[in-house]
Amino acid sequence: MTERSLILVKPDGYRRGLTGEVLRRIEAKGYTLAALAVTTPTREQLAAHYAEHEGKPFYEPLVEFMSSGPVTAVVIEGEECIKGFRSLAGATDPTAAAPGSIRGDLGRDWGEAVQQNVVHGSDSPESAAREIGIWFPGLSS
Ligand code: DAT
Ligand code: MG
Repeated sequence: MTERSLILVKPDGYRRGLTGEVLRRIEAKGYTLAALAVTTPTREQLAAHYAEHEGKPFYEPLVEFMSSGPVTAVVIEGEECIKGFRSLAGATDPTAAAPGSIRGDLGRDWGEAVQQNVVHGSDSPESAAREIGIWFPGLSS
């Protein structure tokens, strides 16, 4: 089924100049770009985006890190792209992420209480619809 997913190239990816590499992998996989924006997230946006993690020990450092600089928000489109991008991204912990995946190949830091793992990708159709509404109000999911 053709679907849409919300991707973020996180501040570490932006700072390290990896935005193009992430977009290259998305397009090489056959997904298309439906929307793209470079923006420095507000705490309000991040509170909505990461609502499921509120109260967890890594939540505050995560919001701090995510608001530390520009991210590239992207809506991708393609056959089963929600699951497909999660597979391209690899495991949450860059050390555990398989070689060949974005986090396995490019992910770097696990430490200082926050994990810098280059990308975010929606984990379900419900999350994708919700997250697309946060980053691209007005765009249909
Ligand atoms: P994912 O980004 O793979 O969907 P998640 O939704 O569980 O992972 O967590 C969101 C982000 O929070 C994740 O990309 C990095 C950070 N994070 C998750 N678990 C963590 C942990 N145990 N320690 C530090 N940061 C963590
Ligand atoms: Mg998640």
